[in-house]
Amino acid sequence: MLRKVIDLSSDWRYRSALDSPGSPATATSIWRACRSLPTEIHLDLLNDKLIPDPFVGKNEEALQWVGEMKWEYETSLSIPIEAFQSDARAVLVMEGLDTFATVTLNEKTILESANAFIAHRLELTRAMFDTADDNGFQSSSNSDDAASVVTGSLRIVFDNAERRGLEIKEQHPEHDWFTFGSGTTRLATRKPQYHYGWDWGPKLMTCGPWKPIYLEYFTSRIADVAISSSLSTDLQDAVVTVSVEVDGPAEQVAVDLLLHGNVIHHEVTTVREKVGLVQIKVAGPELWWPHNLGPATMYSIRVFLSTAQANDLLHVDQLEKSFGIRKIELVQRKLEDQDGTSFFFKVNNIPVFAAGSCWIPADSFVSRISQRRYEEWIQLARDCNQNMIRVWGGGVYESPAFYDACDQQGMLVWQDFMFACGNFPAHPEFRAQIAVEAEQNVRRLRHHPSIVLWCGNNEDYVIYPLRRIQYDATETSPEAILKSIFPARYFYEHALPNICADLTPDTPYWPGSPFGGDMVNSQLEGDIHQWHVWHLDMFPYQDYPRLSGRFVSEFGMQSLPCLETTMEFFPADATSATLENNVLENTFLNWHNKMPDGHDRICHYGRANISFGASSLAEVIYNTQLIQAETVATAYRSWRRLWQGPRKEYCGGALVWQLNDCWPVTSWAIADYYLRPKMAYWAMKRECAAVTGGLSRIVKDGAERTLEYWAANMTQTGVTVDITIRAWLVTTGERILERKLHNRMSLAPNRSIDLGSLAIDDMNLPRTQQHRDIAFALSLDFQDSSNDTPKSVQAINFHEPLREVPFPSDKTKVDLRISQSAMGISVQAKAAVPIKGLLIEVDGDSTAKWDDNGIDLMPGQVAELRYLGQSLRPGQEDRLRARWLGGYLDQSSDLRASL
Ligand code: BMA
Repeated sequence: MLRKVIDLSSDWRYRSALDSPGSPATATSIWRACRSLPTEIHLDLLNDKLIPDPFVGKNEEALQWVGEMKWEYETSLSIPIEAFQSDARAVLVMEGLDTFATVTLNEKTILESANAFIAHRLELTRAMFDTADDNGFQSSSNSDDAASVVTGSLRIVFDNAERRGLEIKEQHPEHDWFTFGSGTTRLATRKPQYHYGWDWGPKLMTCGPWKPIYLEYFTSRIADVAISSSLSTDLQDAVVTVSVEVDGPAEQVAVDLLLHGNVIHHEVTTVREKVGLVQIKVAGPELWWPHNLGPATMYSIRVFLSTAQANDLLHVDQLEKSFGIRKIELVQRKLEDQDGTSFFFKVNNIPVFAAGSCWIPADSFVSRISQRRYEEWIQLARDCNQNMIRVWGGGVYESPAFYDACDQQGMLVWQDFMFACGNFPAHPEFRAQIAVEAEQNVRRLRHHPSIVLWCGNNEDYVIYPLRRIQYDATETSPEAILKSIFPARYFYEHALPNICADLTPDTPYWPGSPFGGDMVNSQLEGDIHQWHVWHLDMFPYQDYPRLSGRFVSEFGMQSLPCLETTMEFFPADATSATLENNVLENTFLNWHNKMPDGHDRICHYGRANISFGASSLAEVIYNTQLIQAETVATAYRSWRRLWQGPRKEYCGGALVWQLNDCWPVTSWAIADYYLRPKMAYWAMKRECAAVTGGLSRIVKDGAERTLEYWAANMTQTGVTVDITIRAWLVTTGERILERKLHNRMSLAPNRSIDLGSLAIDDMNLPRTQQHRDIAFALSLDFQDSSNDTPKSVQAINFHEPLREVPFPSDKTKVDLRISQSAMGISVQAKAAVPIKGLLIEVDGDSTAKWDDNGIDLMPGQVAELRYLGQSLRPGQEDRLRARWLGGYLDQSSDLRASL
């Protein structure tokens, strides 16, 4: 018999359980049809209009009762009798239940589950269906009639996760329950930790069948397929090993290897001890590359399983899986001229500077994230010149669509195990849970070439240092660790690396993010979360150059989401009056910033750097996004500078906290919940382009004395550049300097190069206001090898903090024109004086997209911003709005002073 699958995604109903504590909405206690699976309770309630949108206003607060209730989901099963006949086996597959779930079949409990991250396979027997239930589901069967079915009632009851977590916690008073926030019961519960609320996320304790449920029946099946590929040193030959695990009697496995849809190899083997093993030599393999290095070529295999029947072979199961051929190394070795060790990735022998971001679940309700949305998020990151995404440990092991998108788009993935910001317990039941969870998820994801690192946890190693409590890191035996105050080291240093070594030996493992060095979060070894800016000491972001690390896996700055997104969460009856005076005191804006003193910190950085007005929503949004953009630009500019070639990889990567949001909120995200880029997004895109320049003012004895300058060439070939320095007076727009610094200078590949420094006093600049009124620009002119066209990139440098720059407030005029060419629609911008952070928007076009925005603009130059939306047409200049530091322009009403 060929394995058959019965889809169980429809015809479910739900209600609050009868023994659930009182609900404000008794309406929930009657059965209602639910959405198709996968689903979560809030989505069903929302669908039936039993709750308001949890993302709007302060609805979250009024919806806490949902998480306190017990919820039931029920469906009727109808299974062909052949599923139980002769040697067939029927298995109910539930890929994920969130979280404390009791599953009954015809009122008999068949599963008690307490881990949202694991899948269940439950064998069903004919005997389970032999009694009729009293819910109207008649269990009928007739074994004489092959067409008949057995029917039954399948019910899943989801319990209150917080209460259950509390019970577990109380059973373990010996453990030091401690977190950085969101309560401590979360530590006892294998549920997405961000459901408990985070400093960017609402507390929405949802539950439900959040992953697919189906029934399969078979005589034999393919239980798992492991694919690994090893490459020769010169990458010219690969051996692909396909190991097929079989469940049930089977004779033969046939494997097709496919490339670009064509079968390029066929191999047949005999199943021995439940495994069919095939090794395929691939000469001249097409490698999988991150998108900035080459094509992300995917191969796939098709596996066919057969059993012997009479003298024949009977095809019983088949499966297709895609994979990539690539080699990954995490390089930690001594550096030249500096202490410590490197931390960077090599892909197919090429060292890669990882420029990327941290990923949180893209919704509070993960089950509604479509494949398309995952693809759009990864595309957005890729368009921003990112090549790595870190799946953060407080969310979920993502769905296949996420990793498929990363595979296909050439995005490297740093994958945390799901532990974050807490001292997790390690009692025996918890250990048993983690063993299953880790094994299942590694097996599920290991064929994705995009995953280049498995990492034990997020920030669990910094708990004790931050509390100034010593744990004995030299005590490394499992027994000693389990008895210590930090027992979860057992997972990070023993259980998880062992599972990874066993199941995915070619992908590196790292105990935690951050980890490494004598003091975890060292600047000299391992990876670092750089939170001295924003959190901890609230250092200025201008300090980033001295705050680097060997690999910065978190850093960031909060800003408000885009205007249209903000408007989405204001309740319909909120009037504009609610926004008068200090916008940041607005009750809804406050609710949508989950860091208790978030707005204070925003104001701190705002006031330290610009004239931080907060009297209109648009102005606050612009100002906070500008500060975030400056922060992110400073980080990438200064840390990419430290990628200096072989043995000088002083910084091997930087991942901004964070790429995305799970609801509309003020956060560190560089694009908001609706995928609208904030200004930091474009800043990152510019700073992480293949070829960039850098400029920095060096202050000595209280005065700006020199300009250091450098260039980065992240391509794999040399680039020949002309380098010019220019300067303008900010007050008048007069150009006061233009000097060619290098003619046809060759930039070596894959590194940054310090080019020297210039004494400002030797530049013969007119008498200026201590250089505060000068804007410098370093331009690099070269031939773009990708399309053989001339290209120019510019690094612009203003005095900092920006509030000390004497930008003219009234005379500024920015001229905007719409033009159309074969490339599409563009907006051309010109200005008479140097402009900081020019952001162009289209009135009434909330879906506008741009290839660049939020730019700095120098007099005499024309910036061309490509419009990638649908609605703007030539001649519609009156729809353009622009905002820059200190100015605002509405083409229809002419220049207005900054609001
Ligand atoms: C980091 C993360 C998150 C948190 C973020 C912002 O360290 O690991 O826990 O949301 O900081 O505070």
